[in-house]
Amino acid sequence: MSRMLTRRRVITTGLAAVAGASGLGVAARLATAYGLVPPDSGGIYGVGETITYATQRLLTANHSMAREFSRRDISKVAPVNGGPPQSDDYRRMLASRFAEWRLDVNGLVARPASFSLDELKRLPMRSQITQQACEEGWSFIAEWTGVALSDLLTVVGISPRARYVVFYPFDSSWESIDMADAWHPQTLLAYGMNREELPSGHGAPLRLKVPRQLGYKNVKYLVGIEVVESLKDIGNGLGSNALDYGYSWYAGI
Ligand SMILES: Nc1nc2c(c(=O)[nH]1)N[C@H]1C(S)=C(S)[C@@H](COP(=O)(O)O)O[C@H]1N2
Ligand SMILES: [Mo]
Repeated sequence: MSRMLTRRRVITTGLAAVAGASGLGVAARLATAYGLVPPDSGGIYGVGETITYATQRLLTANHSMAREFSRRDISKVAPVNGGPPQSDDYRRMLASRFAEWRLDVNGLVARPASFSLDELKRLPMRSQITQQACEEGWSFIAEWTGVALSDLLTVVGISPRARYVVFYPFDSSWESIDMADAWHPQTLLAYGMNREELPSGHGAPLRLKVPRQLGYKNVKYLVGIEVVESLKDIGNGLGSNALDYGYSWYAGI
């Protein structure tokens, strides 16, 4: 057993034991010591959120993978949740097949950049057949094609201070993920679905696929990505628009 694993085991066991025995506050302080506090830890569910997030991160520290399926598992019906944005901007871009659309990438990056869809398609292409599970209780399996977020982050160069990646869409459903998910090999910026262009309802021209988290983290209709050290000055300061609807920032499955 490697020293890393031993340490992780001690920490994980420690967190759960402390949470049970000496109160959640101590466990939360332990999580703080290891930098595993989610941005919404201040709310009413704060301590619970911290324990869930810290425990999952420690248990899955070696990039555990979401299950991948085969082509025959692809769902015949893929529901849409949150249809195409109603803004004139979006409609105009959809009509011109996103010729003028750009993905802005900035924040704590060495080379801020603005990518056209064609430029993104020239980066290494990845595909995965994964399940998307909505927090409302339904799911479907689809094949997603796009560029690994890690490849894009490598192109722009990330500061060592970076802790979160924020995703901005045409509509209000912005989200953020931590660097563990950002570098995860299955975290994809998808422009294709089931071997076709990404349909407008499913997030055209580009959406995030983060298969180890619930549906709402998979931001559709992207326009920008920002790399940050802290989320407190962005939107509600809690790292996710979903917090305004009672969901938590971390939605790992
Ligand atoms: N920009 C944006 N992204 C979004 C949403 C949305 O309304 N707007 N809905 C989310 C929710 S709740 C889910 S379950 C999935 C749904 O993706 P689908 O429409 O491809 O099934 O997208 C997520 N991403
Ligand atoms: Mo959802």
